[in-house]
Amino acid sequence: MPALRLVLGDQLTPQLASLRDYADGDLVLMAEVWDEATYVRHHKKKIAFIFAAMRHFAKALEEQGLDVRYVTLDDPDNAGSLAAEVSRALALGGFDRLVLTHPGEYRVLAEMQQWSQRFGLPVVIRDDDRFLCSINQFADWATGKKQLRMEFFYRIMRRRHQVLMEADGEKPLGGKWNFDALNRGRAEPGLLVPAHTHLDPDGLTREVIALIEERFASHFGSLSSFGFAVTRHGALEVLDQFIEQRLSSFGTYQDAMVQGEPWMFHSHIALYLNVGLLTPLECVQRAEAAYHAREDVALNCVEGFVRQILGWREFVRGIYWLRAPGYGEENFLEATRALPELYWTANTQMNCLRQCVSETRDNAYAHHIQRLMVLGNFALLAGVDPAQVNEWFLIVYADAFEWVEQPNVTGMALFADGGLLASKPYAASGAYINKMSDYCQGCRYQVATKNGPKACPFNYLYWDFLERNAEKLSNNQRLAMPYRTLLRMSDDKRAAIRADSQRFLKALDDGQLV
Ligand code: DLZ
Ligand code: SF4
Repeated sequence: MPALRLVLGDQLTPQLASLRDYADGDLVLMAEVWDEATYVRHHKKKIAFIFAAMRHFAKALEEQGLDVRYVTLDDPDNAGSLAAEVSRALALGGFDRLVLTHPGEYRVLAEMQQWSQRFGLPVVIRDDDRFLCSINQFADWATGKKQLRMEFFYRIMRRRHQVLMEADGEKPLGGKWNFDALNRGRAEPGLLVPAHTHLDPDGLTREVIALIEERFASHFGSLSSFGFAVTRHGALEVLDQFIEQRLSSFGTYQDAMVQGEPWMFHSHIALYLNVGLLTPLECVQRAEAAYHAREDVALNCVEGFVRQILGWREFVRGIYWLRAPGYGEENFLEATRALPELYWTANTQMNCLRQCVSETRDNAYAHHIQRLMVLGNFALLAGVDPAQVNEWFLIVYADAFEWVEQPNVTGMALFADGGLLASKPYAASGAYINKMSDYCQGCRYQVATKNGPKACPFNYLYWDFLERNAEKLSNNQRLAMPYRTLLRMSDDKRAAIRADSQRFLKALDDGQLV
């Protein structure tokens, strides 16, 4: 008897577990549904990207001879949710089982687990083996460990997949696992950043863009100059251009931020990996091959890129499933501030935040240091409620799905899991932003000034954050130095920090221009 095979918007991989044993008579179901597009109010470009990629993927499956039922959002019979669309498809009759691939979010999994009972037929949920480390393998590794450190996980993955290894298969190429010390280059004026790959939308994608403009007009974000790839072919073009033009500078400038340069030397492939247009091992292997073939590609650049994919990406996915559900609500520092309006409007005099929010609004993209050290750092220092920060990050980035977004926000940016993922909070004052960017030159605030109305708010908020959270953080070995400095400050200095922070945070809460 035939199977019904549901493919979700982030499962656009021909080798997907639930498609693998497709046989004549089976039906593949794909549906653009209101519920998935609005359970958080995703950025317009994110929805356009996912729907356009879904439509192209369905077409590619049909061209391979698979029978696909594709329900568009504007289909008058569209039932609005994944479950309701499964129900409609099952009503066609003749199916003896529903075959699924493990989804990327707990809320979807919890629903799928009800479907056998709800629809009265066997439901098979297969592991998503597009990831290189399974949920169970990760859980085995994590068992009994108090802190989970990416670095050790990454070494296991390098050995397991024999990536950037010496001939003995045991030692890392170049004698070190990590070359991050070389990856902190500041972008000097005049640095030439290659133009990022912009792919003009075809007719199918233009139809989707028009639909999104009409149906999701009130969602955050701009749809103009949509240039994402929406097919595997296009995604490979982006990957190849990255390897050819940017990889040789990727590591060096990994943490650099330049005004007016949202794309820098980053790869811009996370969105394609996360919906399945690219697979992790092929990205890693292409970069490794470039290292062996080309003089200009240094080990620190390739290793930095490999670590993101083989290390971080797999690691955060493991953490998400270890802690789900509820990881996004963890709140170790008991932060309760509402998300400031400026995260939506970019209406702020703090130039770094203004740049990063506007670029996010325009592109549904910001690179990781903008996310972590500007947008995340500010939310951490201002004490914004982690659940609201999580929701914002999930909404605004085209690559964001809970499994990757929550660990990066809860664990990495906000230290809201109390140190499961990161050994210390990524809190930084204006000096860090000034070191890694040219934002401060165009700012109303003075980065070198520590207190008073002209001072960079990151400066006093940093010390105020440490003081406010001393009970929970002062025992952290990695914060010993800043806490010693705080203790040595005069009472007057500490009072000034407190007063500046209170004045600033009150203005922020009152919706005044800060
Ligand atoms: C993110 C998303 C959006 C916006 N829309 C759809 C959709 O209409 N249909 C669909 O199958 N999937 C969509 N997705 C992706 C799902 O929400 C995704 O599978 C979950 O977030 C789990 O990772
Ligand atoms: Fe940001 Fe402070 Fe620099 Fe202004 S001075 S850009 S607020 S870090």
